[in-house]
Amino acid sequence: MNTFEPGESKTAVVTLTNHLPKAFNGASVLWLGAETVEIATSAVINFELASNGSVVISLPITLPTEDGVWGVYLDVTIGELVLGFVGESIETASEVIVVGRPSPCGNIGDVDGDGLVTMLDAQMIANYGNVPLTPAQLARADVNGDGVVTPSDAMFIAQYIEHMIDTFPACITLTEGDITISGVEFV
Ligand SMILES: [Ca+2]
Ligand SMILES: [Ca+2]
Repeated sequence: MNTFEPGESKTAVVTLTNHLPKAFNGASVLWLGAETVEIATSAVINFELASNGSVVISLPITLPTEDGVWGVYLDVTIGELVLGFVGESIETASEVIVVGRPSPCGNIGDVDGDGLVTMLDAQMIANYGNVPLTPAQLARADVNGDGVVTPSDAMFIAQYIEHMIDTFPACITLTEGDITISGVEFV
């Protein structure tokens, strides 16, 4: 099932094929509904259907502004003939944007301890002057590992959320090989 944003403007594209050696004019309308109750409808689009030919009809429609699953109904009128077609249902769902990432190491950066590094954590650091942090929160807030909690830590968190960086300096541990000695020289 196709999922779209509520209230999004979409175009439904329908192909009609005429199997007779005679041309016809008609009109089509597309509507979306729940249990055949009309929720949204397209403009009425007129078309010309050539003999033994096809026509592609574009039906602009604004999707329902609420979340839900909608039946897709197409009505085609050609003279006295009214054709109804039921398409595959579509869904409108508000996108849930989780602006957060798990900590790159332990719970560093997750100041409020909700399991994710988010802008809320950066805000707690930014408000640190006004709203005190517990010793445990302070330990998680010092993401640049310089021993103090400053706006610089909030900046690192923002960069981490934006995927500009993939770890915090506080998560970097020194192991053998990270620093090498080239030799001793007397000058
Ligand atoms: Ca958090
Ligand atoms: Ca710091």
